[in-house]
Amino acid sequence: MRSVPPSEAAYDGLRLRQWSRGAARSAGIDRRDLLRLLAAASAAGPLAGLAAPAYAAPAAGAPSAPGIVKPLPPEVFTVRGTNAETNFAALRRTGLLTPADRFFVRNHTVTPRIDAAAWRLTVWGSGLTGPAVEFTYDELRALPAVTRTAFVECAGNARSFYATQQNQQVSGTAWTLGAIGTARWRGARLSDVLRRAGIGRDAVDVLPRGLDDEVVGDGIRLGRVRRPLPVAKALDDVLLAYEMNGRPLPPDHGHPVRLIVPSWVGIANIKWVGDIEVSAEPLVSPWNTGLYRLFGAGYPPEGSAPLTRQTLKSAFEVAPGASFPVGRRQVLTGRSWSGGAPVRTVEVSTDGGVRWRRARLRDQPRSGSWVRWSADWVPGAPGPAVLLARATDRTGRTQPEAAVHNTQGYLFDAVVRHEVRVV
Ligand SMILES: Nc1nc2c(c(=O)[nH]1)N[C@H]1C(S)=C(S)[C@@H](COP(=O)(O)O)O[C@H]1N2
Ligand SMILES: [Mo]
Repeated sequence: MRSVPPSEAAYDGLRLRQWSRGAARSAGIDRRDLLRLLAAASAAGPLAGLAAPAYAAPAAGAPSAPGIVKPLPPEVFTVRGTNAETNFAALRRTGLLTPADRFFVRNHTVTPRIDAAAWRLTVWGSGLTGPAVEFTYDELRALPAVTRTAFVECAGNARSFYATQQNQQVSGTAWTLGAIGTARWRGARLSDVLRRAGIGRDAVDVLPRGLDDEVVGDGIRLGRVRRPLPVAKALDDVLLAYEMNGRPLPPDHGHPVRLIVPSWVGIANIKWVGDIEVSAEPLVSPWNTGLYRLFGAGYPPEGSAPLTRQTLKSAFEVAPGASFPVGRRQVLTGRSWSGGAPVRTVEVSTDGGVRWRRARLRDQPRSGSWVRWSADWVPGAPGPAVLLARATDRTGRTQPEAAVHNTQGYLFDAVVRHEVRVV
């Protein structure tokens, strides 16, 4: 058995230092380009271009995003560049699982159309004991299948609140809280695929890569979307998923096969995976160096360790600015989740944070998933009101009043002020 590192972050934290000493290889990106990316990451602003590829953004309010295949009805989605955010109010009557037609989409470029019958997964690299191995779609489906409920959440979810609540500048897509969805994924274990491919004892990193177009931002060629996973995580609970909520994966969510990396940042869940490099030497890519690390005043100049787990958040299933009649009992609903541990409790305030009370949890809290909750409210006096929800997870962490700033606005965890009106 392989030994498991004591902490994912400590293990991963080695990578950039190894790379700067020449002990890690930058897979698929020029060393100079990676240095430019790193320099840009430590200042908010210059990187904004990476979130918005070169083609024209749709006109404001247009119901489609370039490159997303599924319909994006405006009552369900808010289009942000190449991405579509789920409006939380549109989840109010959905169950624990997010239907695929309401699940947010985060695309660096455009959704590729891939024929499952022609698709191949190639597993290769210095960390294998033998040559490259190919899997067809049918071969992957013939492996033992695992089913798992897990959220996929963008590391930048809620990023816009750094600006609107904390008056801090950040770069990247201005998500509110809807860059998350929870689905029931079915697929093969990545560990089964790696073992069948002959992973060796000296393998340290596993680098899945998407078949979507190469990413170019601010003149820096980043190559295809890819992010190394430490081998301990790759052999733990990662799936190569081919089904979402009992149906084949839809094109926008990775058809025919994507990674599901429970509890980790969205970027780890590589869609449209085409090959996986298994490496005996540490790997870096733009997505674990200049991107998806924390830069800013509270962090070392080379940034934090690459992000692994998601943080803790809560959201009301209420439209922003919604009106509630005075004196009429309301059942407020919402969801809370944490990448660190199952949610333990959720508290709600309907008076801007003066008084707090427990919300009723509607689901058994589970790791890697969210819980639905509800709380009664009888609006007292006409005028503006602020709804707040804050979760505590089983590690004992509670959402703070303010999130610690980082230049790219990742991992916002503070309580969000949800402004409504009593009429
Ligand atoms: N190949 C590929 N995989 C990808 C991406 C991408 O653009 N290309 N985006 C990543 C990011 S940043 C997130 S948050 C999730 C979003 O998954 P979804 O679009 O299915 O909601 O996919 C990840 N996997
Ligand atoms: Mo993301």
